[in-house]
Amino acid sequence: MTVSTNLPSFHTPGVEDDRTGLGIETLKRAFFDNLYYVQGKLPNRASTVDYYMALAYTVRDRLLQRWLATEDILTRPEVRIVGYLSAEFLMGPHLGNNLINLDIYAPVKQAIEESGLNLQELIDIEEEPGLGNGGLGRLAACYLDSLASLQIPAIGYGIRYEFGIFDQEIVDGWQVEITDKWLKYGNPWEVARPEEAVEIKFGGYTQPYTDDQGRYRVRWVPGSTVMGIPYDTPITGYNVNTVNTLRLWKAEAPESFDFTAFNQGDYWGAVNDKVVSETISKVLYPNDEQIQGKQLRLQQQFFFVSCSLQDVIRRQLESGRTLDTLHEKFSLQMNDTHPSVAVAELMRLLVDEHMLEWDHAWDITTRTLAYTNHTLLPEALEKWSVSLFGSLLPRHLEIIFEINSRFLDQVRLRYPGDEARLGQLSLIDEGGDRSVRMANLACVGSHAINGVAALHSELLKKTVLHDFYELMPEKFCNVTNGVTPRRWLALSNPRLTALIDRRIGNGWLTHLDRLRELESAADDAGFRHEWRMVKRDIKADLADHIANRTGISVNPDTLFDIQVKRIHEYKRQHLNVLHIVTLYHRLKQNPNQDMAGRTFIFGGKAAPGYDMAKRIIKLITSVGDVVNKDPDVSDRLRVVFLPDYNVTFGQRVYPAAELSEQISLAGLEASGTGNMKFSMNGALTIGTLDGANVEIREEVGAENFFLFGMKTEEVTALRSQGYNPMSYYHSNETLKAVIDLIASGHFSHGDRELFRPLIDNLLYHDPYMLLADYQSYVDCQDQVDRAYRDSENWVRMSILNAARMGKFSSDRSIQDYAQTIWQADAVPIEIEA
Ligand code: GPK
Repeated sequence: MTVSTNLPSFHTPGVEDDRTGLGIETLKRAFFDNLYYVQGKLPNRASTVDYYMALAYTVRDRLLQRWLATEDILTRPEVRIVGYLSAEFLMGPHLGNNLINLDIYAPVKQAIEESGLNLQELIDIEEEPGLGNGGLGRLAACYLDSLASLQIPAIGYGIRYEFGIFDQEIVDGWQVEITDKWLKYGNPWEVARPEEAVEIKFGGYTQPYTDDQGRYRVRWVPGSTVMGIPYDTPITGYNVNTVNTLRLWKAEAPESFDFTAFNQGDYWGAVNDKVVSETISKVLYPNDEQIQGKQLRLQQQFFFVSCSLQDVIRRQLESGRTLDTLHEKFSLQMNDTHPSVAVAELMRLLVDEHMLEWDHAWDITTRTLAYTNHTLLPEALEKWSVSLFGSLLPRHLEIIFEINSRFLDQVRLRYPGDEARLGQLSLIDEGGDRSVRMANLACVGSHAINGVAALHSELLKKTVLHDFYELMPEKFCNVTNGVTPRRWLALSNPRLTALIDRRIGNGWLTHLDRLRELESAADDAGFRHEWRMVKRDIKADLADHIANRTGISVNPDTLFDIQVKRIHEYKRQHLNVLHIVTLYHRLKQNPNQDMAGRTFIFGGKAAPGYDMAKRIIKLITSVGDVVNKDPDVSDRLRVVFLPDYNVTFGQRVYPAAELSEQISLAGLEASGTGNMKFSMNGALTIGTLDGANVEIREEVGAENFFLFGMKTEEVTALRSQGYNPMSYYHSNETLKAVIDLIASGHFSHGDRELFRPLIDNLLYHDPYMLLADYQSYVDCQDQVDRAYRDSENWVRMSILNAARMGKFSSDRSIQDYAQTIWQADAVPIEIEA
């Protein structure tokens, strides 16, 4: 189905105007026009931010016609829409990405340069919207890019946090959190739509009543209400007319909030209500894969879910359809359990507000919703205490009880007398303080349940969702994650992109499998030389950046060994440190040791309340302080912790990497997506058989991947036989020396207490089994060292890695979702001139 729109474009065909024209002179005029009329500045008074804003508006003007055309086709009853419900969207800066997707990078660059300015400087000044923690939020952003690029009508629904993920500073080697004021200069990419605001209820009580047809009904009398105001951001597809919408909700007080209070003279109380309402969308919870169980978090979840579902229902009705066919027009994907209260809210809207029968509403709900699980970590499985849930959402608790009672009746029929199984499957955890299990709610209320990599999806079926899998195997599937090559290659690595273009032509950015055509180039010495030179240049750029940001000088001719991701014990950044200390120890013992120089680069944020993760950062910076200053080793070893790792910085780091550290304990990293970004940019991976590493290795070939560590089954076996980390410490001389060196205070000015919590945890518990994997890791790193010194072969492997990454384009992931879960098709849009 191709649809045409003939919306007025307010521009005369054949005549370049300031809002749409792409001629260099037109672009310049438009840019200065926006600077003057929107930003209110003359060039002689304008700051870099002013110029950035003027350029952002100039680019926005050039996508508006397509954006409105896409909005317009959503109203057609036959057009199916994907709604992606996510508490996080880690979008990264928009300007550069939109220049790429609109294919106007070159003319804009020329226009800006002819205006005496530097395009990169304007791109670099954008404050990135950090509305997510890490992998899960960034995945949502890559998926929006692919949905638009594949011309699938879609809306991303989330929260417009006023403060996103905190900015990280490193003070005396420790992480310090700074508020992220990303909206401080205004946001040129968003458009507020207050006319589409919705009302959200909280608290209060429920009341049964009989309707005029004598049917039993329930009415929810809320204790308070807030308004949800939508803010829309255009999501451009690559070289297509589709421009989808990211709709983020801001919480505000209802307009009438102040009347009673004002009349009673309670001005402060009235204004305070407004403040309280607005807290809901104030700040992103900065915990990754760790629940906090705070009331405000549940309020945030319900807030954006209810706003989004009301928006979906309005669109359904406005398209001329009834709610009976909601599932035919909409497919709603729940990004983890954060939006899973949608199951109960959609039931409430259909049954209580739109008067559908329960069974009918349940059929629509389960056909509309689908659930993606992103982790097996028990501490990330969301649960809400029944009392908290009931006080905030009394009607939803009743609905969940009703869903549960009907569900458990079916389970009893299927497994008579199996009380243990019933207890596992129940939506309510009856142990101790009773709680609502959000993953169970999501499973029961969805028609599809997927994990994010093949191994993860298998483990889900075997472990955390085993009972659900036995009961409803047909719901389970896998969709391996992917990343967008537009941002992670074209935008972040223009030099490599140009080199690839020269070799295989263009078109591969939307058909990433075509990178296979580079395989033959791996055997071409000339091409290898060019590849190496590109990498070398980018490493030099990163080295400059590191010197500017940290004062540490690093040698671009050393092996750039990089681990960037959230700091978490299961990701084992401290295993990487044990290797660094091993090399340090070796070099101190034998200064003439033959080895390639290495620069270890780390980046990542720790949850503010996660002491162990913060101490890992302090360990990295402390080891760095000693190593970088020691003349015996610092010609071959450097250790850098780069503060404030975010999307913007990722764009610098992936292209410069040669070795990608993906070293989680097998079975714990659901997928990983950084692993894909590294490989696409020609880094080799050292990794365990975990998450998508398994599939990356399959694609690039075992000979082009550095594998180490226990497999999932070995981890399980070792754990069940009783894991004793101390035995590894006592039987491995080097490991003992390395741990003793850290414990002795060598890296902490003699302080033996600083790292004791980390060391004791490793020696006495080691839940992530670093000590068991240590030797295998060090041996594998020695193999890396030898391989790196055969530089021709290294470059060959690097090219082959990039060439074989086609599978990990998020376009492939979205096609999988579209075919197996959403039944969504491309709707190419033709715009009449
Ligand atoms: C998983 F459960 C969660 C979470 O709360 N936050 C988060 O970033 C990540 N994730 C996984 O840890 C990664 O393995 C995975 O690639 C990513 O989600 C996207 O699926």
